[in-house]
Amino acid sequence: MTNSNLISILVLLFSLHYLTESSKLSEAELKSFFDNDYDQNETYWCTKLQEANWEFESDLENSEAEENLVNVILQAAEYNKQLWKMYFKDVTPDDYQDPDLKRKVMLARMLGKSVLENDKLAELTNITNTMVEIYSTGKICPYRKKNCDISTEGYNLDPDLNSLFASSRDYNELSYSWKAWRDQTGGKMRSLFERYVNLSNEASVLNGYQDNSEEWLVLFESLDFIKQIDDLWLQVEPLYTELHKFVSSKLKARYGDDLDISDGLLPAHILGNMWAQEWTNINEHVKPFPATKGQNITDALRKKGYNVKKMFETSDDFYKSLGLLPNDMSYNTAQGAIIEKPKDGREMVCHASAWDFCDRKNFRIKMCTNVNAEDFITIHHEMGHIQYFLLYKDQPVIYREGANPGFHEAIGDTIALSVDTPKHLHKIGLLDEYVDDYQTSINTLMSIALSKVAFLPYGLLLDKWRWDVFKGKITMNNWNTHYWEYRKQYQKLKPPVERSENDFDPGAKFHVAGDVQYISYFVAHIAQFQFFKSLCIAAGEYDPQTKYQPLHKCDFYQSKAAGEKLRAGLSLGTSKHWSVAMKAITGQEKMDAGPLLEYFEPLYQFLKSFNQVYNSTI
Ligand code: X8Z
Ligand code: ZN
Repeated sequence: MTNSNLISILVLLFSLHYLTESSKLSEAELKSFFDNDYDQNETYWCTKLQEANWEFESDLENSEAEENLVNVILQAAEYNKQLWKMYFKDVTPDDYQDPDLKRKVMLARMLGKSVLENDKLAELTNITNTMVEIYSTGKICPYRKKNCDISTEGYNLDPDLNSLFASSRDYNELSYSWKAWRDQTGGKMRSLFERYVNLSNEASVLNGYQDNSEEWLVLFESLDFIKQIDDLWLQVEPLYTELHKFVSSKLKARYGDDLDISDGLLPAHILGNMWAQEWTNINEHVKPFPATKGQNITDALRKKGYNVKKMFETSDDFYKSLGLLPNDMSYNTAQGAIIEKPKDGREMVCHASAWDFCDRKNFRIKMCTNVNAEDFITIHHEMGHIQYFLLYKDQPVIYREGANPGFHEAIGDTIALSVDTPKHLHKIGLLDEYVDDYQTSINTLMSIALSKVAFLPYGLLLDKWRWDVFKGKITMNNWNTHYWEYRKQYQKLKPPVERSENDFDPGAKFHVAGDVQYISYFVAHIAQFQFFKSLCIAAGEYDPQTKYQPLHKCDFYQSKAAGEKLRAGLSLGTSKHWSVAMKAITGQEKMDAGPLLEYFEPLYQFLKSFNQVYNSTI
């Protein structure tokens, strides 16, 4: 037994001894409990869980690390269950007067998966770990060598298939690779996923919910949350429709007879991304004004001698320029961060993530970074998580979360919207020439729309599908069909090859395999434009009355006033309802697609007239 195992068992025994019988604490007692024992014990378990998870995810073939993770999860669950029985089983927020205490009781009562009996919790953990392993270690033979030795010649997702989808324009190579990846990942998870759904639902029912989807949505603290996001989609759908039409016409011109779009649907494999969730990589082929000079940022990064570390430092500089906190520990490999794929062939979860070890000092990024424009933006995304961790680190541990999960996903993206302007790229030497004319503007907006607008229906549908699964609205023999119904309805996409119920295409996406809810990214893609607009106004880079300079040209680099806005909202953590944080950052309480539409307005007008003319000529 390792030292840390021994310590954790001692802490557990101490905790169990201490928690002997149920008691309803008075207002003062509960307050003191939250401030002291609760905070210390939760911090302890939070750190232990993060450490164990990190060890597992950064070395997937280390069975000791996997075993340890299961043990720590079981021990933490045991502690949580005892705590719940002792202090929270018989109380509700209404039993207390102080609004802060009410909120803490509401949050502390959430037991999550810990509610399950040990054997079921261990089974569920093992299932999720196995799905993550299948996803993260999946390999396929290359198109031109279908009978390869997979261990030496196989393509992995990161970087092989990601770069293949970004750069190949070979219709058949892409459709072969698209299918092969799904065969090797999702297709191998069907029955695991079935058990995962049942066990997750079982836990949620024990926690008093109808099913797991209901439990997921509690974190958004809005009774009409689904209506809110459906309304947001209706607001942005016309913009997506025009973008889809435009991209379809450009791709038709490129692929000719290979591409049949007579049904109004695009095949999902030619959009520059394995999941067709964002289309930036086909930018060169759909540029509205192809003759206008632009610069490829990937080339610029390489030409200017950027390495991975320099990309992180550049992002860190941006945050610091706003008067926000230095992020350097998060990408310091001497302090444990992993920012490049290990060269020793070790298998790990490469999907980028940011980690808070709950000790107020240890924050890390884990990412298999490559020197390219996409990863440069992802770095800013991950640094946004770290900045959030840092800004709420002095809150009690129970409040160290995003105002809602969508906020966490929106921060780095807000920063990246400013970084990704030609004006800023020019400032930091990644763009030689900054031409401020109409054609360049539309080209730039298109490139951002391929990432942000194209993402919206995907961000919405993935969890619509999972909610239906958890609710039992669809049964297992309809899972894949239903998924493609949603892909068709929202994204106007179709599979490039025939699908059946032997396939399980949702499982070929990290967040499905890894039990990570996804609607937060949809929320983030709306909210980041609200945050962006507000930071631009604070920086004096945008005037909503005169609109003298359009919103998409704003760069709030070095604006301490913009930094202050973010700080005010983010340092709250989840201590208040998210509408309070929203108000602190934007001045208004609700989610609103208005700023996104305002940002893309010039592009929307361009697309509408282009599509009208195009339609009348075919
Ligand atoms: O998963 C992520 C981040 C980590 S939180 C890299 N994203 C979503 C995805 O990759 O599917 C960022 C955008 C959407
Ligand atoms: Zn994220």
